[in-house]
Amino acid sequence: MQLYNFFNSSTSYRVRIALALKGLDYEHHGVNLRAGEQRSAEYRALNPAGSVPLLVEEDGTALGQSLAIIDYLDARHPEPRLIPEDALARARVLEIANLIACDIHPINNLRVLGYLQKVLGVTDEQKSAWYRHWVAEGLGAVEALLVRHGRGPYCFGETPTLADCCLVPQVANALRMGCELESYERVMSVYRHCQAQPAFQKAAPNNQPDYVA
Ligand SMILES: N[C@@H](CCC(=O)N[C@@H](CS)C(=O)NCC(=O)O)C(=O)O
Repeated sequence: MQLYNFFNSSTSYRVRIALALKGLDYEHHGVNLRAGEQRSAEYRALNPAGSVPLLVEEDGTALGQSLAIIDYLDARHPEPRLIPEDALARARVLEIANLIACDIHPINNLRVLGYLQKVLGVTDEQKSAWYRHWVAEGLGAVEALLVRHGRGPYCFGETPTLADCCLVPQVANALRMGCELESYERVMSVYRHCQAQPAFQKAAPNNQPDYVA
């Protein structure tokens, strides 16, 4: 298996966590988002979406979209399961994963922030305010849902799920952007617990071959 990804990309980080939790080896291909490599014709031939991550199987099968990739890995390599089988448990996990992947990440993505600055001419300060606003809206909802339905050291119990694969990279990204997150107590407690686990450490940005400080 090959994974096209970027050390600082939160969507790549989600998939790296899932691969590490399942103990699956892969070949790392760095796609430098800062240099715009995701937009090159060569990369778009592999992934028309021009984004990371992209998983490529031995037979050349290529799959984009982090949640689709994790769902695929979960079906092909079910141990440990990251998306529960029980209907409600599954829906709860997907509720958190989608909140992060659909409601927070897309509007704070690199190309969106770039459009705000380069096309609409917003200042650095306005761009940061936009980022912080959508993180606060989204993580506020994640916190409320975890207080209501979550339990255990992970989002939903004693073992990690897709919800944790999405939460950790989103929190890491927000901390890197200078957001104040301590008021999200349950979110931060899950984040800190995950950070202490070997699989999450292996997947962390600073442990990737393309990492640049
Ligand atoms: N919904 C996609 C989003 C993929 C995505 O946009 N990834 C970001 C990095 S976190 C990216 O490649 N951005 C490139 C850009 O905005 O130009 C997923 O979950 O995989």
